[in-house]
Amino acid sequence: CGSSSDSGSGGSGGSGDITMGFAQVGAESGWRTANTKSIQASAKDAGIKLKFSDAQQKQENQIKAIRSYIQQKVDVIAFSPVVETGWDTVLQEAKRAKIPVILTDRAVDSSDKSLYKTFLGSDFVLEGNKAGQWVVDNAATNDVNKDGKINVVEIQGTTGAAPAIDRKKGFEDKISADPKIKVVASQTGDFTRDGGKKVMEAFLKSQKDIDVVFAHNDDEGLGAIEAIEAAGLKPGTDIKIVTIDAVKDGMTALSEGKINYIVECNPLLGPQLMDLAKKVVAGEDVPARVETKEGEFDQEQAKAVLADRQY
Ligand code: GZL
Ligand code: ZN
Repeated sequence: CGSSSDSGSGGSGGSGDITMGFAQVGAESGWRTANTKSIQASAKDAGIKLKFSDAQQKQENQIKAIRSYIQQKVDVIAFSPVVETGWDTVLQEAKRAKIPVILTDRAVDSSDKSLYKTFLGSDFVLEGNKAGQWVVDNAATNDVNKDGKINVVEIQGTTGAAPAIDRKKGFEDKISADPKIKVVASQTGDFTRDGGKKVMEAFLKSQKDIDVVFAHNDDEGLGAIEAIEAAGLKPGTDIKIVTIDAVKDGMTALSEGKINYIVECNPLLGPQLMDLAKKVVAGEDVPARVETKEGEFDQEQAKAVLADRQY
């Protein structure tokens, strides 16, 4: 089951000292590691006692962690739901226990908006739009073998996860503008490097003409690079690659020309999360939706910013 660690003593807050229970997805990617670091560092800076659990990408472990936080009567619960569905029961338990819940990073499909106070995270459809728009804008150079078709293979994120569902939708919305661009194969790589490598190996066997890889995160893209190089092809040249996250390893590959474009997904949610937690515990109103700001990078831009990247 997931590991859990306590920083500082337990017990619910008296004046000022707040205890937060955070149920993290796992440690599946560079993005997740940066996200965890931001949450842990920000809790310390904010004087918030953090109980933290890693669910190893299993929903039942996240639900167990949330139930344990309810038992421990924490002041506030925050989590990033690994998948969109299946949360209503445990969120109703938190509501009955009068413990406010903050959603971070990924969303849930609950129609009952009273089950959480706010959702802090990116607009994943917009991220998919940006990736799709890049394929459309660079159609000429993306048709590597000049056959008038741009065949895209898609390495999806975790099945059922909001970022996977929404990035796919956003991407398809944009590429529909150009009938030459087609997603000829699409499979989940579970947001991991190993998953991306295995899926790309399969695509290289089953698809005769791949022009572009759309990977839902950098880690899958980095796995795809390994498979492409093992097949004797040059990633970024023989097959173009567009990914989402913009973590250090992804931006390094982008600056080396092995990836062609990266849409940023900002993992540094810690500071905003702790501000929201203080307001929620104090009973103050908070916006239902807090969207993170994030950009996009081509190879030149990656070279310019690589040294200063925080994650
Ligand atoms: C997106 C986040 C995704 C990242 C992946 O906000 O949920 O999960 O894009 C991570 O790298 O695994
Ligand atoms: Zn082609």
